Amino acid sequence: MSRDASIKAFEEAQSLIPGGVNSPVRAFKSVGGVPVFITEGEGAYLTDVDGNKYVDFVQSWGPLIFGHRDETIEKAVIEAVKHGLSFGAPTQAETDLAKLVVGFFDSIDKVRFVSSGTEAVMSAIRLARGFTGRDDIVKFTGCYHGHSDSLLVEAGSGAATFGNPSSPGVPADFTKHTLLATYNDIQSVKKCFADSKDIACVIIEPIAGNMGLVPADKEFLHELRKLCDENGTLLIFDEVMSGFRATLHGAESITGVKPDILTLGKVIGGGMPVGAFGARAEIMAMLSPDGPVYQAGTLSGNPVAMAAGLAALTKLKQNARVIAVLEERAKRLVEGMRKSASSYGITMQTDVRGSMFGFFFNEKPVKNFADAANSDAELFAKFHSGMLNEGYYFACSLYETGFISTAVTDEMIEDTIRASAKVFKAITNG
Ligand code: KE4
Repeated sequence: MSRDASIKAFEEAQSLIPGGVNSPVRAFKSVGGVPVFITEGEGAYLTDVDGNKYVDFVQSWGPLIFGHRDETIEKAVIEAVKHGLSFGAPTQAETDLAKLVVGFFDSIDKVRFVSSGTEAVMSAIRLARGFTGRDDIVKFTGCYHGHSDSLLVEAGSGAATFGNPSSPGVPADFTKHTLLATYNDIQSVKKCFADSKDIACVIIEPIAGNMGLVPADKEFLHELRKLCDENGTLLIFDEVMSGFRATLHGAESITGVKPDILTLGKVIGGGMPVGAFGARAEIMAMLSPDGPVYQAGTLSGNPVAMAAGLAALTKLKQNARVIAVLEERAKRLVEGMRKSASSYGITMQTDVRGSMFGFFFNEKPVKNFADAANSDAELFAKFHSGMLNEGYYFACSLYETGFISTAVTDEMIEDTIRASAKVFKAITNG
């Protein structure tokens, strides 16, 4: 498989854009080789500048649950564009999408749209601090909540990939209010509450996807909820990635634990830039212009992005079984790859939540970031490159999650499993 055109494109990009990419994890740094430059997506496939086609298991890091160029979403965007790109004024589309989003979750009465997950989480943290009058926050090592200063502490995703989970450029004064706990370890959270009586919120990915896929234990979340209630602290579920990917009604619908604030992104924009944060009315009443907590955005609620989000979520609402169908396919994929690996003496830990799947080359189950970091990164890199050469596009970091879209057929799943056996054979000279 030639990638000469990608190599050339990457060289030029690097002369003008730091690392040649506009988001670090895309640089393929942890898996080696050159990132493939994409010319188009169609259904389950990506095509690169060399004309190579790949089955896409990244789907723009989650948004494209219906695959590339979904007809319904594309039609809605084209129709919206005919009426203008942006007004900086309220539109009915924003209200319509807000109604749809709120309707999916018991935990929220109101929602505010922004243009990225980072903005959603940054705003949610400020809202929690404003509502409680407290300054400290608790996050979990390995969880990634976007790149706002307070949260770039032991973060996952690209930050973990590059080994700078606590980024330079963030003043200690900013992060001194950020306390760290260990995922799935309630004692570590209790220690935070012993160390600080000023905790505004605990933020967690209830289904973590940024240290690889590591769902929180149900009982852990229940204990977390209890601790927050005992201390007057707000619980924030960051479901920017897992929202509408693991389930249509949030982690709350499968764990029975309701957050005070919920953040969303990715799928709710259908591939266009949309983030959102929501909460019960008394918390959202603190938000400007109703309340004193300021938050704003030029392109927040952009009508074209709203049209894409409305099309995507309406389609999900009309096809409620879609997550269950995608979960079956995801389970078949990871079980098939696990068996392929095992036949070549390789142990693969796998997990699935709805249309999200994860795997680690690790002898032990992965329950937190330290476990994830103990996985065989070298073997992951070889697997990623091998599968890429077979025409399968997996996330280019072991600290990411894979996704199944409705465009990925059963046949593609079987082909991927066969390709994985070929790759494991080559890796082990089996
Ligand atoms: P964005 O600002 O990238 O839209 O969202 C930040 C964010 C917040 N919360 C969670 C749980 C997230 O997963 C993300 C972003 N996810 C990464 C992928 N792991 C985005 C990919 C990238 O950084 O390029």
